[in-house]
Amino acid sequence: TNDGALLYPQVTATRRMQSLDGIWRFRFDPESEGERDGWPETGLPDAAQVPVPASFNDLFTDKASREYTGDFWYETEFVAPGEWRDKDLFLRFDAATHRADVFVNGIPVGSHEGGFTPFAVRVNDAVRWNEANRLVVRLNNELSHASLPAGTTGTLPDGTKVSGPYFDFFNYAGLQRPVRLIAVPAEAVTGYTTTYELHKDGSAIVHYTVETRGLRPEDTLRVRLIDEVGSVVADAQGAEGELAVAYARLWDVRDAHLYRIEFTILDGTGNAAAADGGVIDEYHDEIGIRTVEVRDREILLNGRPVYLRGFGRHEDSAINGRGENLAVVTRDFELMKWCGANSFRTSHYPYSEEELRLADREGFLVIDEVAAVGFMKSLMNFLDAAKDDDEHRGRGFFDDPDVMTRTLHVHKAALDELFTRDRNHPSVIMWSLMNEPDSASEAAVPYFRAIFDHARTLDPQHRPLTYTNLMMAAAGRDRCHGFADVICLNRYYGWYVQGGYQLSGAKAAFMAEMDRWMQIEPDKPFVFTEYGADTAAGVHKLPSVQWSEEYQCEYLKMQHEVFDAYPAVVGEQMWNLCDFQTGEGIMRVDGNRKGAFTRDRQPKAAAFLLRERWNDATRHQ
Ligand code: GCB
Repeated sequence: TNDGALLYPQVTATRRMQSLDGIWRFRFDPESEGERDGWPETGLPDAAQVPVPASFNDLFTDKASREYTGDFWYETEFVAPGEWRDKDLFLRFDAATHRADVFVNGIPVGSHEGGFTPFAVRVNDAVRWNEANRLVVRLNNELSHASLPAGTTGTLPDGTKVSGPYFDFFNYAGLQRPVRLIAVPAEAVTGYTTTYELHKDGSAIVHYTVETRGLRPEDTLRVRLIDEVGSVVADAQGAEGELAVAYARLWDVRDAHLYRIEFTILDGTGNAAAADGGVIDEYHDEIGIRTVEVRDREILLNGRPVYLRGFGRHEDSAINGRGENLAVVTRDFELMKWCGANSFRTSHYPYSEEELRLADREGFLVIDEVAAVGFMKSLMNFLDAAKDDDEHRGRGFFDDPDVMTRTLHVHKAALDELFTRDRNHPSVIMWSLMNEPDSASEAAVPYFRAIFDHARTLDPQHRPLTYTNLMMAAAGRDRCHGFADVICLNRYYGWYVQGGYQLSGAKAAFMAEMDRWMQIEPDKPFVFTEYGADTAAGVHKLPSVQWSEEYQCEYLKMQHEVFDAYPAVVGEQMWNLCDFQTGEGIMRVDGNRKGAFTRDRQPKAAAFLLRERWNDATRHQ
């Protein structure tokens, strides 16, 4: 059981944790023979030394390592502190990409599928207290139609496996986020949810439910809400209840107010005189009081319409790859703030918990996306996106019989994990269930129905659900938009279609499509979750040509003119905040260059254009 260890880790009166980050041993296992050869018991032979967290790919200097596909192993040692003996001891992996099997002292203790959400394995039965324990993890980064993200795994003539991603980012893998040893009491808080009710007089009700395990009937579950200056503003008891806040300071866009919500299990057997004050478990978190709603053609935050300004992004930086890099995360927030952005999408996978906590604190609006990307049989869907003829449509992804079974199963599990992890973040205002699936194919419809039906059961706050639509499934072709609460479009008129000198034609085609959408979906808001043009920083051209900084600016201006012509458009998230790494190929020059900033986070001319538009107070509220 994972119970109690999936909450964001923290040390409290009753909980303990120890970071296992640092240098681990590492090795590839192309023949998948490590388990047979006893590596879980004996450790990894001839191991390299690598940092955790990090992607392994950009650490080495040989190509076979960078592109490696298959099984690979990590190993470290940890001491299980004897003082924690009476608690449940877990290993928590914030992200092991894309799947992992964990062994402690040679004993298999758990497995996990999905590279971007945390999992925890209980290890009490496998550890030796106060002694060194061997922790060995087998990871695997192969892609298939049942992996999130999706793709294929092929072989070179010599038998070497190669990844064939159906997506436009490098298939980074490894222990990419922190690993921790966590001790949680046997009787514990394991999760919670909240919903909010705002009243005209400025008061609010926080409805809460608390999930626990081992809670004895005689014990008390106390819930308290504490404001930013430390005053208790409301309290309640029991697993379900209401916290009434007389003067609620709302969480708002770029104006975040957070409350600390504190859960305490108190001993009801008269043990309150004990040294720990009778506290059996204690956990706290930060929440924001706010509501999110889609009404008519608007997204309402606290009842007021918001306009999303911001970016599609990636967790991506030099050398770390997708390994969590908190300095880069911080810099990205500073860049977004400098531009006047108020939102981003976690394209194309759940971002780290630290990242979302920052978004909570900074008042950013987040479209939280699961790693369901590549649901189209295409190694270059960005290219096929331009071809919306019958020949290129319906590339068979949803026709694959495995998709309605295996993929659906993995996808639902990924949604369960994402919603459980992120449901309490005030910053999360919408869930994206897929990026650019082949939503023009008839076979996509039952799949969408199953996924949206499932997701509708997962969020007590009923935040809007969406997916991002690609150009190949333009207005009139897409068969799945009916499932979405907000229509999110990724559009590249003026880049993949009618680029450069043809920009005026691109604009006409773009508006023709928008006119069509306005008829097809007369009642829903629209958000542009992608629009962008590849640009090599430092290339200047008068007159502009594609790839120059001048062209990126002209392209963006044209897009903005179209957005401004349709009141139903309530958001624009430019693709991408920064240049990022992709697989090699003739379409990408050392990665995707659509960034407003370079990969080392310096501005192109486009960044100044966005800054001007997004700081223009006369445009939006
Ligand atoms: C898209 C994809 C994104 C690509 C982008 C591009 O539609 O969602 O992952 O990077 O286009 O630049 O082609």
